[in-house]
Amino acid sequence: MKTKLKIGITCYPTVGGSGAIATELGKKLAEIGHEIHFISSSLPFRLNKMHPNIFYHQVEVNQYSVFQYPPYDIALASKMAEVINRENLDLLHVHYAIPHAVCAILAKQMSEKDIKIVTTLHGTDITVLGYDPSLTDAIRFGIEKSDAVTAVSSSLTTQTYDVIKPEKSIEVVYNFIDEQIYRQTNSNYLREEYGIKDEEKVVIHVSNFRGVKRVQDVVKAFAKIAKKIPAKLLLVGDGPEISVVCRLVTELGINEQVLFLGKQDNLEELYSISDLMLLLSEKESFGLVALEAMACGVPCIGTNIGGIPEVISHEKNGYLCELGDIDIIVEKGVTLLSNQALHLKFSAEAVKSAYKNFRSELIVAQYENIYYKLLKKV
Ligand code: GMT
Repeated sequence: MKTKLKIGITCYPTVGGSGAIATELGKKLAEIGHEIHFISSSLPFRLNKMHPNIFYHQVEVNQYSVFQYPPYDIALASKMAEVINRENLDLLHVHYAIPHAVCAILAKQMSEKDIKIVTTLHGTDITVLGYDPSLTDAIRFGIEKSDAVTAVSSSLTTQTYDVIKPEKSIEVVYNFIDEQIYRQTNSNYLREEYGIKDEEKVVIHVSNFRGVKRVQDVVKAFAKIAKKIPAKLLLVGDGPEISVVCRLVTELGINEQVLFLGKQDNLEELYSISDLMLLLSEKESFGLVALEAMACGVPCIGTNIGGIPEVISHEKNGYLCELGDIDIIVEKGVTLLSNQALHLKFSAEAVKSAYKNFRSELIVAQYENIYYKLLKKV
């Protein structure tokens, strides 16, 4: 029988792929008997069911008027140290180099316990913050002083070496799907509820509507697709670009065809009524939404950027297009939506790839091996 570990997990608890993966990982590890302690500023959004092996420790940040900025990082490190000592943790698995890896290193020193630190890089700390010279040294420190570092794609590993130049070895551990959730379900009632006509195809985009997601490209491509094929666009999520996107939809005269759904749970139900996902980002270290859509049988068109080509196989289960190449994106979209046999083939291949290469059991075992190797336990 394997040794049961006591693992602290820190992530950004709000909506986002890194928080989703950290939480799903914690849930899966708890199911196989490990004791999991989430340490974060609020309850992680996917931590939606009770489990006797899962504990949650909230980081409280005091808002004293003397501080210009509330000291979140210090409060997190203190909470981590407290949990390490009280719960006798074996290791901390933190998601993002800054601030979380740096906080874990400080917590380890504060606790004076020889716990191990595993850091998973998800992207934004490298692809955006990594270019800020005021943060590069802190990111490199977080990476170097971790006991093990993983990245969610080969592309992110390469970029980390290019931008941050650490000496540490970085292991690729891909993101995964929860197969109990991300599968085709019968949610056809939603078509009627959203007023989607029988002959209409459904195109979906899910993101946090930051500039890097290029949601305007999604809308421009959809407008052209919809001229050739009756279709509706589901825009799921919210963020800084939402007003610009709303304006563009009006300018293009496609208000009737675009549904702004905002932040949503139960995405598998929306994927199950969708025929195509568009993920046209200019930065994307992995593209978890594409993988989750694929697991529900939705072929994706993605940009040939970052980790997206490690998730979507061009002309096998979707298409890769160059950033901003709207005409090609439209051509591929129309091809896929108008050819039922091709769509069925891509859809089946998408499910196959998601379940073969990114199933939870496979990826969770890779993390477990990293933990055991560090702790020299089995
Ligand atoms: O995409 C975002 O802006 C959110 C960000 C996050 O922190 O959740 O996502 C990053 O991590 C995800 C999980 O590993 C990846 O699937 C996303 O590709 C990555 N986002 C970027 O690289 C922009």
